[in-house]
Amino acid sequence: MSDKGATSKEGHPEQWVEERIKGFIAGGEVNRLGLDGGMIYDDPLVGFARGDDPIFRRYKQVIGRFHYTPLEWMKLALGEKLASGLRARDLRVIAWVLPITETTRKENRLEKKATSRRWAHTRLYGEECNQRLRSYVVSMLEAEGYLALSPFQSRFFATVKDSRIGYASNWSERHALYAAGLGTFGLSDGLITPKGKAMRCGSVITNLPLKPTPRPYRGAGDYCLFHREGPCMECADRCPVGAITKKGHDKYSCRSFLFDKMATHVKKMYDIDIYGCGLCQTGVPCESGIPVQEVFSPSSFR
Ligand code: B12
Ligand code: SF4
Ligand code: SF4
Repeated sequence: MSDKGATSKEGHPEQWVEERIKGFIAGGEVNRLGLDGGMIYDDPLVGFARGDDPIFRRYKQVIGRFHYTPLEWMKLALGEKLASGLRARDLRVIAWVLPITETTRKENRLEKKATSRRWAHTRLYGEECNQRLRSYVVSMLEAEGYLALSPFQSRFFATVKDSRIGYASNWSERHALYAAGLGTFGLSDGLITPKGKAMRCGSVITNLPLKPTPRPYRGAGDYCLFHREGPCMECADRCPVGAITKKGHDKYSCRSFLFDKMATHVKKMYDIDIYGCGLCQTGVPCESGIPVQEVFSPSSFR
């Protein structure tokens, strides 16, 4: 990839990282669907969090003690000896949102019972693109002499079935995005970002000094209409297995639908080996942006 136009990492490291991530997605052949050559993702959003942000310690309560802080990840990856001088305050988390294109969202929006072809292809090839982006960000930082690690690609990454929180991992990328000012959680569990909930995301830990992105929210559910004002629940209406209720998201019925039903459906209909669904992420007010309450809708005047 060309360095042309890249902002100096010494003077403006935030812009340098952002431009590189955006350039990778805009120019990369890897961001194309084999189906028709269409783009998988639109222009990404990028944010940064400090390694010593107290939110990462709070995740030990919110998620579980098994969820590692950025410093714990670096110590695991480098070994206690190599990481002995490293402090949490030296670390940063780089996080990005990869918004799914309108063409794919529109196709999935029309579905009521199962995932669409483009959504399934996005789950498979879009995650391949996301993996390549994680590797790209790590190698571009290492090439400049910085430490860099993608927890999701680490051999220490694991998903657990926790008795309290259900399925979870020891590095939740959505929580990395929340810390980096990129979005808040919806009733469906999906992270709602300024570019909506129909997205995939990624994150890398580094010691490149980057200014943290402000979090323009106070609570974990601020962008969700249900959490904010009470009504909505359109994601619940979209879920073919009733996995979303006023109490939130039932990961067990969601997961068994994805793994048992959708994996078979996708293989039979689209001939690829992947599961997918995302019906709760399309055809909803938070699909492509932060939803606004329509205060002046006709019903308010009755
Ligand atoms: C395990 C997993 C699953 C499991 C469990 C999902 C879950 N809710 O955790 C299953 C198999 C069900 C699943 C399904 C899907 N997944 Co999935 N999955 C993951 C994975 C690997 C780990 C998730 C994790 O660690 N969760 C941790 C738990 C604790 O999170 P949680 O329960 O949602 O968190 C709640 C609490 O923390 C709570 N909370 C309570 N108090 C507080 C206080 C504070 C301060 C905060 C911040 C939060 C908070 O808020 C959250 C929401 O309720 C991630 C990749 C990754 N490494 O992050 C992808 C990931 C979450 N999946 C993703 C996607 C796209 C999907 C599917 C749409 C499948 C598809 N592609 O078609 C569905 C959607 C399900 C849904 N409604 O969200 C995306 C999310 C995109 C988005 N917009 O949110 C991710 C991030 C993958 C990626 N890299 O893009 N997934
Ligand atoms: S559809 Fe409505 S209730 Fe569901 S996450 Fe989006 S804003 Fe919240
Ligand atoms: S991904 Fe599908 S099954 Fe899971 S909660 Fe969303 S709509 Fe329901």
